[in-house]
Amino acid sequence: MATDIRPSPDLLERAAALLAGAKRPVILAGRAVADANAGAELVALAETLAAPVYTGNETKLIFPSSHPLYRGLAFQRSEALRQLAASADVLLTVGSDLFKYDDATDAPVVSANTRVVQIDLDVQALARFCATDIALLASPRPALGELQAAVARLIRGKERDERLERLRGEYRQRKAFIETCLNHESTATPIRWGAAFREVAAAMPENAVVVDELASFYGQLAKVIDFRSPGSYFTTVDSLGWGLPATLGVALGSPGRPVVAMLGDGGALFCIQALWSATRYQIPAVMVIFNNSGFGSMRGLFTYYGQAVSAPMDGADCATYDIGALDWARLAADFGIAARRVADPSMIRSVVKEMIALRKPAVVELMVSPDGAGMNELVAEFFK
Ligand SMILES: Cc1ncc(C[n+]2csc(CCOP(=O)(O)OP(=O)(O)O)c2C)c(N)n1
Repeated sequence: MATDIRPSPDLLERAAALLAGAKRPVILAGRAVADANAGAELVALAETLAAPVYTGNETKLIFPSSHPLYRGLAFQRSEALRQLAASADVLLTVGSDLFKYDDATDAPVVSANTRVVQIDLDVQALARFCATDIALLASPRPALGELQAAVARLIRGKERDERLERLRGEYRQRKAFIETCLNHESTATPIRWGAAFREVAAAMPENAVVVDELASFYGQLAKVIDFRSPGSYFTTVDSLGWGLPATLGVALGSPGRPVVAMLGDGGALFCIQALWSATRYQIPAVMVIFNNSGFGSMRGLFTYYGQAVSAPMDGADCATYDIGALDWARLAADFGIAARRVADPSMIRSVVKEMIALRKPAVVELMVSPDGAGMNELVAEFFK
């Protein structure tokens, strides 16, 4: 099967002219980029355009989170996507189904003020999810590569360089803001989520692979950790229960690299039998379970949809929020897995390091705060 289908030269030239003339170009890139191994072409185009890059809600790493132009995963609310689209005068989308949101809306998510260029190999997907000015039927790799070359010819260097400078400045500010979020009450107990992120990240060697199924803070880890290459980060919360078995699959597929999973306690319960497989086949992976004693993000959703819940979360809100009685370290030990419960933030780093060094299946249970103090601000940053 041909996987290098090139775009129509005429349409490509028009797309390049539109993008090169943009004052506020923005890129929204989906799984098609990772599947086509077109990450390098996407980086080159983003740099040539000086465009911030958001990525779709996908399992694979689409754009290096270490890159100053990386802005994070597109937030799955219609208003967030509306703001994202409105921040662009020309929006480039690569791959389809990028405008996924879990609320209902009648108003268009992309307004007529934003011009849209789409790249997709799927003819059914082109111009299907939003009004599109130029639709390029092509494989992402040649399309992005050729677009980059054409934009490089057409773009005015001075304006691009000024924009790049401004975006780099914003990146430095964001980094400082992220640090503030991570350091919020970082020695307090129960452990704050920011402290947990920072300490687990600090325990990992450079070549570690991360699996992330943290529903409350979906996508936030990629803002905190610099993932540089495909295969270093996998995430989704679309279908809970993915996290534990995915961790084992990633570990089997990444021989010689330490695999560290960061998983919600609720999601981990959805496929708890993966602990049996981990021990049966001695699959080396450190599974860090964030024990906030419940299905925390459901509480947030209920609030979002207008139902009152008490703060902090307690069992009285709704029985299904509360799984606080579970002792994950004991549960893992019953499966025959090395396990530790950590309630003191100053212990996280050394315990995770110790578990990585075992090169065996291991569970670290972190007793984290039921609310997201510190990290909620990092999520809200998307809406600024
Ligand atoms: C199969 C499946 N069922 C239900 C949901 C809805 N859901 C989204 S987040 C969530 C709670 C997850 O709890 P936990 O993993 O403990 O993470 P927390 O929300 O506490 O951060 C649920 C049930 C889902 N995403 N997938």
